[in-house]
Order: sequence, then C-alpha cells, then structure tokens
Amino acid sequence: MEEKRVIDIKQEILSANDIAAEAFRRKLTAQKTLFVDIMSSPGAGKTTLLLALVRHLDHDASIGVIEADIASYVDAQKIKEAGIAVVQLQTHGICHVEMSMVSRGYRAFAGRRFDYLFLENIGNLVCPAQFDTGAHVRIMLLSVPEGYDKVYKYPLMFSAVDALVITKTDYLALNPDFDMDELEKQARILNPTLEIFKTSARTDKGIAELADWIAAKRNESIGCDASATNERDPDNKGGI
Ligand SMILES: Nc1nc2c(ncn2[C@@H]2O[C@H](COP(=O)(O)OP(=O)(O)OP(=O)(O)O)[C@@H](O)[C@H]2O)c(=O)[nH]1
Ligand SMILES: [Mg+2]
Repeated sequence: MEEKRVIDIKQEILSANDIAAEAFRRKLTAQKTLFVDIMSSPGAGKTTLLLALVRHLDHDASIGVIEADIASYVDAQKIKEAGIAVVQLQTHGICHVEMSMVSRGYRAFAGRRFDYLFLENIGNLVCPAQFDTGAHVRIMLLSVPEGYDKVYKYPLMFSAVDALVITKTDYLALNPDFDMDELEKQARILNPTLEIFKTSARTDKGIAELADWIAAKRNESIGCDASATNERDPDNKGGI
C-alpha cells in the first residue's frame, strides 16, 4: 500500500515565525526599544488610542509606529500628521501581521532607533492572536459598543495578551447592558495575570495610567529608565 506522509504546514509556519520573532525581540531589547502590538476588532479605537497615548508618554521619547491595514493609508496619515515616524503596511486581504511583515516595515525606518515602537495590527479579534510579531507587550482593545460578550466568543485573544484596554467608556451610559464585572471576571479566568484598563480617548480617562504601565514595561523588559533619547519626527524621516 502506498505510504502517506502528513506535513503540518500550519505548525511549520508558526514555528518559523516564532523563531524570527524571538530574534527580533532580542534585537530591539539590545537597542532599548519597547515594542508594543495593539490588536482589536475593526474600529475599536486603536489609532485614536495610539494618538492619545503618545501625548502621555515621555515627551522626549522617540516613537515609531508600524500601521497595518488591508488597504489604505488613512491611519498612517493621522500618525504622520501628529509628527510621529510611521510606516504603512498594506496586506491586501491578509487578516493578521506576521514577523516577516514587521521586519519589512521596520527596515523602512532605515536604521532609526526608537524608545517605543508600536504596531497597529489588522482589525481582527481572531488571527492576530496566533502570530508572534516580536513584540515585548501585547495589548487588546475592546470597545464598549462591541459588547462585553466578546470575551466568550474570542477567548484566544483574551488569553494571548498582557493587557485588556476597554475603550470608549464614554459610551457606557448608552450601553447599560455592558456588564463590566462579568467581562473582568471572565477575562481573568482566561488570563489570571491580565492587566485591565478602562479608558476613553474622548475624555482622556485612563490614558495616563496606561501610558505609565507601558513606560514601566519598558523599564522591566529593557532594563532601563524610560527616558528620552530622541525627539518626535516632525519631518517624518521614517516615512510612509
Ligand atoms: N466616543 C468615543 N469614540 C471613540 C473613542 N476612541 C475612538 N473613537 C471613535 O471610534 C472610531 C474608530 O476609531 P479608530 O481609532 O479609527 O479605530 P481603529 O481600531 O483604529 O479602526 P481600524 O484601524 O479601522 O480597525 C472613530 O470614529 C473614533 O473617533 C472613544 O474613546 N470614545
Ligand atoms: Mg486604525
């Protein structure tokens, strides 16, 4: 009888990705750059939160952003207008970011060093959770209008991240069915060490606390004071 051979492609792709991601993380650690991956469903507030966050991080810190979208430059344009170095990745239908894409995006900064590098991942609560992008810190956003029950529907994302940022809390009065206690309880069952922040980029609620936590993560991961080395990028030398 003919012998059948089974090759697990998914496992091979994931492990090659993980090896590259670990090497990238080590490289950024050596450069004292904290790399933060921001994930959520489309429209949960990633770009708006990023813009609010950078206003609260050390003003002298150098910041770079890799924007990933299936199409368009609109988010990169907003980041650029805020004077932050940005690179846009367009995935043309691929619904997650993997390490090879991050490497290509990072190379476009042409050797520039950052204190903080952010990735705005593709809007999707499923696939991005499975791919290590080389980040030191993974954050997911869940906005109040989406509903607290996403914690039951997308458990992998909740268990894969270091922090859950509940966004658009200014909508809580309009969404009385948003069960915050149940969300926190279920999220902590999935992920006992999860940090939870309640924010509104509209009112600035909780943004300073999140920025402080990210700065502390830089101290912890990089082993240095989160102080500044460079200025923001008024000429957008990083480029889009
Ligand atoms: N009321 C309110 N609206 C917000 C808040 N944060 C973001 N928004 C709005 O929500 C919409 C989507 O915000 P974005 O920041 O573009 O969301 P995103 O996750 O980056 O979206 P994609 O990149 O398309 O996935 C915009 O109209 C924002 O103004 C908030 O805290 N409160
Ligand atoms: Mg966005």
